[in-house]
Amino acid sequence: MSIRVGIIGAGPSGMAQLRAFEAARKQGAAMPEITCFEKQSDWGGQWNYSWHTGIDGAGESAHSSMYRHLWSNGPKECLEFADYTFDEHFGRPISSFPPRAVLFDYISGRVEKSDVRKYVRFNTAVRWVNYDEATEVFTVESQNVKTGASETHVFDKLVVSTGHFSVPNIPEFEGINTFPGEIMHAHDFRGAERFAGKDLLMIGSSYSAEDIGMQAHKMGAASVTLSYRSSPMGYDWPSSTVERPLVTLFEGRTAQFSDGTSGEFDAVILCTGYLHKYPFLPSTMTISSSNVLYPGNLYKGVVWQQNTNLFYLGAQDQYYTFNMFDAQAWFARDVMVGKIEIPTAEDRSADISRWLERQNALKGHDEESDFQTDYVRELINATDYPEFDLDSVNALFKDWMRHKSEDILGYRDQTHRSAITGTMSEPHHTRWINAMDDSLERYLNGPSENVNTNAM
Ligand code: FAD
Ligand code: NA7
Repeated sequence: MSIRVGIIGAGPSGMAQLRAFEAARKQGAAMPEITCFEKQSDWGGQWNYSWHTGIDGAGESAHSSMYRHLWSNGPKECLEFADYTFDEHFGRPISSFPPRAVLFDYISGRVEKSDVRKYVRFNTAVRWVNYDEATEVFTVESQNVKTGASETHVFDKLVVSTGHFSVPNIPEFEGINTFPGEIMHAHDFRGAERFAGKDLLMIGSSYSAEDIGMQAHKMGAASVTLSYRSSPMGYDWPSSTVERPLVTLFEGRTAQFSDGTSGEFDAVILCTGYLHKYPFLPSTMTISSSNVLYPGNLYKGVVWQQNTNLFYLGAQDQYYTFNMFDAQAWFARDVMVGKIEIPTAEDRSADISRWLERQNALKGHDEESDFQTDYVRELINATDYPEFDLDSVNALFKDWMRHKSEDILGYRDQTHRSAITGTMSEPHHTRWINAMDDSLERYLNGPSENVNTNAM
């Protein structure tokens, strides 16, 4: 009997798992019985944009945290699939920092081509998972979110690929109940147009705070204040953007900061990150971690230590994204079919500890990028995923971080060379700060008509 594989979530990680099996099938391997559950009506995960916030049209929690005008925040050359290049998909060089719709087109193009859509049950949420130690099978309870019909499925192997940037981390701040303006988490941010002329307070000092802050600046916010808990980001911000230490108190519109300064604001956006949340899993199978490069308890960042039939994809904080999910999916596939032998629990534990020790000693973004590069390399070396020049991708991450330090509003106008095809990207027809129409059509066909007046 072929193995029965359940995949929960058809975002980029779940899609990678489907593609991994399809790649093996093309080389003559037997295809397992695969069922992929996706609670939304399409695949793409975060990249499947929806205007919904809070609860979606089916009464489920809205998954995507992306906003309408989001552009890639890292060079596309760092996330390129080794088995499906940008050149192959678009047929010509494109820019290095495409908007969301362009990346959605790229990731869905690859799986459409592989004919794996048939394995996905859309509009189907997984509600609960059980594992029977004696029979070594998972029982998965799913429910069609449109009809309410529920089903029970049995699997030998289970892949959890539901992402971990969807359930907001929402801290409390003294007096915040007295704030009269809008308060939202980054998860619910869909566009900054309504913040034109407004004074914005963002709490947090990572990707979301930086990116939503600069999006608000682009859309004409009067000022952006970024409040940090640990350390400022320290970019060379536009003159209307400042960084302040953490808010200590809200009194009406006024926020007090821990350095004794204060400011008046129209809106607050909590850019305070996300929680690992798997409400469909018993606690014995659930990751408990903050957003880190190597959550514990996962051998090679993929295989659950106490149950090697259970796999997580994409559970890491991410420099690498799509190609790392591929590396993980290829690795998980080969473990499932017995091509990669799993070492003893003791050896797995020692391997996890080695990575955790290295993670604990990391200092700064360059070392983090080195760390994740080595991690991806180890996975790729263990499988037949096409090799590519990871050192040059790592160098690209470092260039990207340097470009951000030099020009936070201009780094997306930089061009980079593909580590896979050697193709140099094209400069985009419109600078990011001036591009107001970031549809796929406008991106591919011609320059934007609108010119932004808030450029530095
Ligand atoms: P997700 O994309 O989150 O997909 C998970 C899927 O699981 C979803 O489709 C969801 O509907 C489904 N699901 C969840 N629960 C269930 C359930 N119970 N039953 C069935 N299905 C379920 N990466 C980049 O490379 N470049 C970027 O510019 C970039 N920008 C980002 C901006 C934001 C605001 C965020 C939040 C993330 C960004 N990322 C970016 C990282 C992004 O998370 C990854 O690119 C990628 O989407 C992760 O893929 P995933 O499949 O692991 O998770
Ligand atoms: P991150 O990268 O996990 O960052 C979360 C930020 O939130 C980080 O700066 C934290 O501060 C801050 N944080 C968390 N809790 C608090 C409290 N209680 N008070 C103040 N600040 C807090 O999440 P992002 O949303 O920025 O990025 C996630 C993904 O979305 C990423 O992949 C991007 O591509 C898009 P800390 O530095 O820990 O002190």
